[in-house]
Amino acid sequence: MERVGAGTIRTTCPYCGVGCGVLMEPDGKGGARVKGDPEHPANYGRLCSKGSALAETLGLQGRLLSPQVDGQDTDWDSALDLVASRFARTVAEHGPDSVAFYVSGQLLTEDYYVANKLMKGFIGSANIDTNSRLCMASTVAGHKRAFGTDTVPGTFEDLEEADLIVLVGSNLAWCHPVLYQRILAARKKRGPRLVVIDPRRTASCDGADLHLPVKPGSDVALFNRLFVEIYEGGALDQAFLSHTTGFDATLAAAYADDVTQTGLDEATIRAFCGLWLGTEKVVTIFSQGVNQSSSGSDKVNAILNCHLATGRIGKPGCGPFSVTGQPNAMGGREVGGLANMLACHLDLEDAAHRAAVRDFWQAPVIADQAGLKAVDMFRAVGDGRIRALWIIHTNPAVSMPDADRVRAAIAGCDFVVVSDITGATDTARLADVLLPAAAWAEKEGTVTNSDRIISRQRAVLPIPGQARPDWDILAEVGRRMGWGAAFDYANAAEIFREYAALSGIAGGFGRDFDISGLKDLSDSGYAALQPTRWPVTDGRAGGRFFADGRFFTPDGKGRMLPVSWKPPAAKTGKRYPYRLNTGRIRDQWHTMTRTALSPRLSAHLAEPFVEIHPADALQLGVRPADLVALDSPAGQAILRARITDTVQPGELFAPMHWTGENAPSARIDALVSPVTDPVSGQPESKAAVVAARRFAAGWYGFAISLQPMRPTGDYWALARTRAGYRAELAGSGPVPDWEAEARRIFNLPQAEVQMVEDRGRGIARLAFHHKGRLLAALFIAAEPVAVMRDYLATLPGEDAPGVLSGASPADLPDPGPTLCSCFGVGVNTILAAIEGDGLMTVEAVGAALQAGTNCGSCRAEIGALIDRARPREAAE
Ligand SMILES: Nc1nc2c(c(=O)[nH]1)N[C@H]1C(S)=C(S)[C@@H](COP(=O)(O)OP(=O)(O)OC[C@H]3O[C@@H](n4cnc5c(=O)[nH]c(N)nc54)[C@H](O)[C@@H]3O)O[C@H]1N2
Ligand SMILES: Nc1nc2c(c(=O)[nH]1)N[C@H]1C(S)=C(S)[C@@H](COP(=O)(O)OP(=O)(O)OC[C@H]3O[C@@H](n4cnc5c(=O)[nH]c(N)nc54)[C@H](O)[C@@H]3O)O[C@H]1N2
Ligand code: SF4
Ligand SMILES: [Mo]
Repeated sequence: MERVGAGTIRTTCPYCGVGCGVLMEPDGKGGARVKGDPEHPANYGRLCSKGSALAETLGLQGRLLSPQVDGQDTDWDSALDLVASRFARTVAEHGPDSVAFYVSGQLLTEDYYVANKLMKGFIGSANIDTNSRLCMASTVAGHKRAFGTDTVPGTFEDLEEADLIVLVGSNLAWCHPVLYQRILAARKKRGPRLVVIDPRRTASCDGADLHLPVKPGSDVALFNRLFVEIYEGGALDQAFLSHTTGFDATLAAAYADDVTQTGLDEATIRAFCGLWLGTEKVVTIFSQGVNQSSSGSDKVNAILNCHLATGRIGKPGCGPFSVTGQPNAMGGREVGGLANMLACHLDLEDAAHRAAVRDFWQAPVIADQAGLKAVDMFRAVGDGRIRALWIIHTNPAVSMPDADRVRAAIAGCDFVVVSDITGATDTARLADVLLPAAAWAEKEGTVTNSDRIISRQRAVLPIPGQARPDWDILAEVGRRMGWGAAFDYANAAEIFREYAALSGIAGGFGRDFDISGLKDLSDSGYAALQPTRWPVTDGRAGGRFFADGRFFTPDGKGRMLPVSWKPPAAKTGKRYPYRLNTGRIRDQWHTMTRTALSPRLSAHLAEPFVEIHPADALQLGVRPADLVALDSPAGQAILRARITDTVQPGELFAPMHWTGENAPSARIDALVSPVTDPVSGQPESKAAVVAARRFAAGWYGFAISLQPMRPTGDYWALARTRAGYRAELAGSGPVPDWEAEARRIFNLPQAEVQMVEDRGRGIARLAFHHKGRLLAALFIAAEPVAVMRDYLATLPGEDAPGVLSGASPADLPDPGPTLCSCFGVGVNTILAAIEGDGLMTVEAVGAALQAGTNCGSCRAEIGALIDRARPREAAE
């Protein structure tokens, strides 16, 4: 184990693909102190708000600690025998394609490797797909079309050496905050330009030189115009073009395309093209606004075309850069976790590749055709073609498009195994067998981040209860299915060595992914492994790809690909007039099973919402804090309205995070139709169509409590606080007895109640106390409840006689929603410093309030508050 000083262990953040190094110092009581690793090349000591709050997510509350069959605790032998025998029997009766694994880009490489080996080499089906299908598949397809392999050409250093950084469909400030901080630091030092291409004005736009609010799905038309400008403006790199094919057809397609589809004015388009042509060192970062589209692969190739035509690839400060989402999204692609890949970037369609992998594994069979991609896989689960399904480290009942149908498909499947760290997820609740996995801080393995750096995750805490590492559970099932020798691993290091050795065979086929230099790593070498960028061979260590003009296509040339703009698959119209965009917020991770445990992360945005333009809100009669009901061809949702001109008229934005566990009406993927990119199979998660109306609730509520509660109503949303829990509620049906209802919500049948009620005005306020301490309180009104939420949320457990006033004592101003999660500084406090004390720089606010001085994730938002204050000042 790699220790840094007494008791401190180096590991890697389990969230995004930046892959920040983390120093953990266990406190001996199940917790740990967390700091950024100053020596890790991804973050050099920085952590974002999520990384900084990791210590708050280590507790055992809610952890699954024992295997369960049909909801009853059992021992491992019974659970594993059942899994192995049901899979074996299903394969024997219905063939290998009647079973499937659905896995995750958050699995460690070693877990992933074993899952892939078991399914493709031993069960003999390629029905293993991953949530990376919802995430990176279009980039994989685009890379393979252009480069012949799925290669990210550049490194994070390129972001610091570039003179122009273009973010396409990436809200880097919130989703890869440490990278964004690195760019901001470079901007301060050297002044590279920053351009954002996104239908929304996001936190990443604060401080950017140019924002292009493209129409959803229109990126191809914009990059085709750029391609034409590159040609006409003399920016082609003739020498590099000799290493490529497809130029003429690509140019013809680019000329034929229609840039007006972007909805941008000509001046903005010219400004963008001018910057791009006039700057040699350009990095184009792209993410889900590109990938999650029915033309996602074409979007990727439209971007790659421009970099290939100018030779701006693989050189310092230049290149297309797909940032990965999950901590091991990249590792999963390397391992072959997708249904259409083999292992180590080898091709499933290539008989020689298949034979080599089969020999290496000494496998009885090898899958010889692509398996079902995620959306098709769950269709097959729904119609009974797949009869046994194992879901590992992902929550598809929430995160898949058409989530209600996916939930029903899982519920109806003959045999469902779920491996998770908690049983309290929408998916885990549907399992026949629930297997307790060790969590990230408890297990050993590796992950690969966005720029190909392999880092160790290390066990820092003991594994609780009966939990086991994912690779270990998979290997046990492999052994129990009769393949003892192939799955007889003693530890993660042994799996890693096998994987590194296999990559050497891939290297022999001329593949890019080759880490055979690590195949003889000893256990102690693995324990001490430093962050290492691949490839790692006798001849090569890390570096960039393609500047030498050598690609992995059959003719060795880079391919430019003619592409044309296509609109999103679902069309807006009379029935569904709004375009619904979905994505992430700064302080929550996906389906919230970990980040929602942290009170400070839950304070940033405590409730699911839909962003709606003021003009649309006016037309719909939606006022601030109203609820909005959305319905789409796939399903319904009810969300809180946030009226803002950061979205365009006709476009809505809602976060993807809330679930049946904490806000059942806000499962956003219930609204998203399962339309996919024809090449990559990636769903179009960002362009649903919906109808919207004001949700006319009969009553609205706000609740606080010391203990977990079970809110009721058509709409509710539950969040952690330092003092316990808070919830928003609303309902249309009448509630005859608020006291009885509140006792049910808080599970307080006996506690002493204090209550004021005005039935005529629909007002009720109730507080429950025990021995002078507040246990819970509920505030009901006929309108959205106007109380000081952030103040009230601090009261459970306190002596709070005045709680029913809903306001803080006069000498205690309401801090407002938390903006800086590290130091818990609220919006109102920051506004007072800006407007009252005239602090007009982020630094000055930081010096006065500490806000923004730790992880920096909120600096863009503080900057935006200052910018908003500025014009008013100027006008005075
Ligand atoms: N805080 C936080 N960070 C995360 C995650 C998280 O859950 N929370 N998840 C991680 C994961 S797995 C991933 S994949 C990444 C995702 O990181 P991002 O891709 O940056 O995040 P998203 O919010 O999904 O989408 C990015 C942007 O795409 C825009 N967009 C929508 N449609 C279009 C379009 O047609 N064209 C263009 N140009 N833009 C469009 C959206 O408005 C949105 O701002 O984040 C990672 N980091
Ligand atoms: N509408 C819409 N939908 C989207 C997206 C979007 O932008 N919009 N984005 C898509 C993208 S890019 C992604 S990556 C997906 C993410 O979606 P999911 O993968 O479904 O989301 P997570 O919440 O990360 O699920 C991880 C699960 O693994 C569990 N877990 C945590 N640690 C471990 C462990 O060590 N072992 C095991 N076995 N389990 C563990 C967690 O408790 C949780 O239940 O969502 C996709 N869905
Ligand atoms: S940027 Fe934040 S979430 Fe991503 S790896 Fe670093 S600390 Fe973790
Ligand atoms: Mo993702």
